[in-house]
Amino acid sequence: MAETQQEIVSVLTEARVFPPPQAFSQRAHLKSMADYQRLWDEAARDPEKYWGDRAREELYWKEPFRTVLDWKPPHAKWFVEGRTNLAYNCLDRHLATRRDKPAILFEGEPMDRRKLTYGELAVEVNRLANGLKSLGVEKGDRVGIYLPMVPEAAVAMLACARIGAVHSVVFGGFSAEALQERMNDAGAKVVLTADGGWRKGAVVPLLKNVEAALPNMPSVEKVVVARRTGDALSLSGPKLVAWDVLVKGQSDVCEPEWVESEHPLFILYTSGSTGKPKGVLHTTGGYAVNASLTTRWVFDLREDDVYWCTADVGWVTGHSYVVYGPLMNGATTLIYEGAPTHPAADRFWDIIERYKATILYTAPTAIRAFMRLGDEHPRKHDLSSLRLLGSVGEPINPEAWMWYRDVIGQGRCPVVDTWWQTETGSIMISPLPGATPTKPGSATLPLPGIHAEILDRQGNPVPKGQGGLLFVTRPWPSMLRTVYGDPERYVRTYFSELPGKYFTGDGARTDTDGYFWLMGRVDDVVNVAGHRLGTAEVESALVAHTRVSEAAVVGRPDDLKGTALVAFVTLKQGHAPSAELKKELAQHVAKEIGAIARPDEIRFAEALPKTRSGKIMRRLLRDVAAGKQSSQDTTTLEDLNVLAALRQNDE
Ligand code: 7RM
Repeated sequence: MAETQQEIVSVLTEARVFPPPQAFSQRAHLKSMADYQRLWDEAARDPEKYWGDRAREELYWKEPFRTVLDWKPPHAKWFVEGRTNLAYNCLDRHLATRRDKPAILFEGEPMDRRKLTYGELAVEVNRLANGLKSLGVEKGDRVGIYLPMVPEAAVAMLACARIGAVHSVVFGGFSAEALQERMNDAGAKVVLTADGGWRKGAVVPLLKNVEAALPNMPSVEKVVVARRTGDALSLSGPKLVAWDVLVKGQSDVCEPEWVESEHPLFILYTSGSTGKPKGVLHTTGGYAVNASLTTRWVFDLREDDVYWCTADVGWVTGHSYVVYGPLMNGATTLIYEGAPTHPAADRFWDIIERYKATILYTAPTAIRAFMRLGDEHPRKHDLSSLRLLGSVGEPINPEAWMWYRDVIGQGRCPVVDTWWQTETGSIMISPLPGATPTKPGSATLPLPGIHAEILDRQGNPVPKGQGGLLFVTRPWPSMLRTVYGDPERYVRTYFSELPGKYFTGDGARTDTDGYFWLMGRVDDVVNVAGHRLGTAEVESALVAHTRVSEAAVVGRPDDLKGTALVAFVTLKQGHAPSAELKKELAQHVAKEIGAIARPDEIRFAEALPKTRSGKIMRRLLRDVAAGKQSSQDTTTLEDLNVLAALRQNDE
């Protein structure tokens, strides 16, 4: 790890407090801090009773569980011997009362629309589930999903869950190479994709990417292709099947596979501090309980809500808060395919007005971008349907929080800043909107049953107001179970700082009210425009280029993206820096990983600053990238001239 907690210096002071609006609290599931405190105490006193009760309330269990928690640190099993099915909980369970209620409202970027009721969604899911079975997909098999934000993405996930197959969604913005790496790691048998998706008026060539990767994905037997952007599909080769052909004639009925609670539900790749992304594995029962409960509590979900989470299903937020959480609650979830500002700066506000959305859950980077575009765009629209606003993905700066509250929420809507991770599966630290007074920039308090603590490296509590490392000190149902195919890495990454305590990789502090203020990552993971990236991934993409000898990538604070990527590159002998080469390298990274990883700035260096033991001094580079005089002790620098040269390179 890169830093010690002494280096986590908090600079934020924020004194504003906003109590929940009274009218909101009166109708809320949780109405007061007394409600919160009661639940928190209950959970702390007897966690197994608390989680057992929640699990029985949230889910239909075909077979009841006998043991709530089997905890052999750092390995947890939840709701042992229980059997359930997540597609059943998202669909069948609602059919008696919500058959004709919209489950999914979809709007494509080109303005096409679809509505799927719970009854219709169940049919689509069952047909695809049967179709997958006909391709030989069995319980436990891995299925890749590489789709745009269209209803088929949710159908695909649910069809996998229905038959006990393990889905691994790859963000549609990732490249063929990134897809290939993930599919090979997971050993996917089938990939579900589309001919393309719409983004900023252009087609994202998903099928082309799959076809490019296919010769190098030996485990993939079939590719199922949905039609989205073209009139007819042209399918090359015997491995490709059209989605509509596959599901045509399949039965509407598919008996759910009643899986054990600990049966794997999905693998989702996420960046860590090495070049290889980690396959975070989530299982069924525990994940479902927390996803369902937090969706209802944090968004204070009500029957008539039109709920819009803008995340892509390629990220965990799309899993828990576009698909599983809302559908388990029988809610109406809105899915929008395209870019936030296409064809114009007011697309989001236009959508909210037309669908009368009541809840909006989005990322600070989007909020900052809208803020910069100007108030006139939201002001053109009737946003009075909104009653709650959420934020996720990175720390939200108080200015953006205030703008969100005042301009989008018109001062009427509580703002919930929700802290969580791919690994936690569901929201961990967040206001409960009818109960918790909020402070701009703070995720406030851990949810009942969540034991978040700020500790130093020795495990000592850090005094209030002082920065430290954020740990979760007790297991919770939706925690990741392992890193797929690399159980050692699970232990090393998350449980080796302090044995038995989950290390989040984030720095944080608490204030005198015990509120949590997240301060960003303390490892080499950066958050670029709300997307989590490992700097090492970008580095390994750069050094894969024939002319690059060595690369170090660091984050630099950026008003819009939160963090921008700066790459320091040394070239191999005989190659000279040039503007063209910069362009070529940026393009190369986009091809290797995806456009989101394209460095914002590339600086050529004669050498990189290193310690005597040969470690690149990233903190120093971060200071250089940010244009700061370094506070870092440079006595271990291999060559002080290197630093001087890097600074000169500033122009
Ligand atoms: C849900 C998600 C996780 C990392 C996490 C943090 C950062 C997320 C917040 C936040 C401050 C927040 N999963 N993060 N939410 N930081 N306040 N409300 O984003 O796995 O992709 O990223 O994102 O650093 O460790 S993720």
